[in-house]
Amino acid sequence: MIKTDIIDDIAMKLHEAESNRFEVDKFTDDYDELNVEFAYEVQERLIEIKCEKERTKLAGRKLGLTSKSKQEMMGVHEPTYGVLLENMELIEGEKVSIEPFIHAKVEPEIAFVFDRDVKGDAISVTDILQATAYIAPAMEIIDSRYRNFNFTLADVVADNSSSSRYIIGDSFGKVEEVDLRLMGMVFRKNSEVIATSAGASVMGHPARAIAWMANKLAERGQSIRAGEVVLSGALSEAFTIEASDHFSVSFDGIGSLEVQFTE
Ligand code: OOG
Ligand code: MG
Repeated sequence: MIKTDIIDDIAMKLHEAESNRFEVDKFTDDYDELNVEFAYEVQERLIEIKCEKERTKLAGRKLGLTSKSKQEMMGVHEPTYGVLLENMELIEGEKVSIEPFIHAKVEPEIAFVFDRDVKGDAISVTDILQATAYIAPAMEIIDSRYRNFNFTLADVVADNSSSSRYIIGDSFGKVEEVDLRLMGMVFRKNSEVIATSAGASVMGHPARAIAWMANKLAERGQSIRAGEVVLSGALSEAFTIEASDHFSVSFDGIGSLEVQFTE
């Protein structure tokens, strides 16, 4: 098979798995060509297909596997990034049905909302902070299309880093007003504390993860744009969602966010 056919084939299968809610086996089992570089090409094709078929467009980006707890949980020891589309956003206060998901999990995240473009290929933490309008508490619902969330780095990149939905809280903070490394986080499920963490769990500083992504995007001729949102990557492991679960995340200095799931 020629390269563009393989890219098309994998992207279509991933889209079909999401749309019809079934799991697929990881593609690195069948395609030796599928390295990380190739996988970002599949991801781009998958996003094209989603934008066309679901009539939606880019809203921002996300980091994945930026904390030790997530890397250890998934057995993948390098960060990834993916795309957030407008139709993935959920609104705080809305009950979230688990019906569209294959085997979704939820994660506590920090959302960065940009009011300036981030240009160039030597982006620093300071560049990210200067382009950030505000930060807000967020949750990401991930829903790998792979059987039992079993994947390699290249597989997860192709699958848009397991992206499914995201929710951004109404409360927010300014990056000048908090120490993003020391910013504490408490994650609760049905009122019980299930994880505690701090900003530094994300690559030492959450903005470092975003700078890493900005520099990777530059290699592919892409960038973060004003108006976009970027999720830092989870500050703890991810937790399986059951219908009727309630999750809340609280961050020191920027507020909290809750979500109620239903059948
Ligand atoms: C990959 C996506 C990880 C995060 O925040 O670390 C991610 C996965 O665990 O399925 O979104
Ligand atoms: Mg995440």
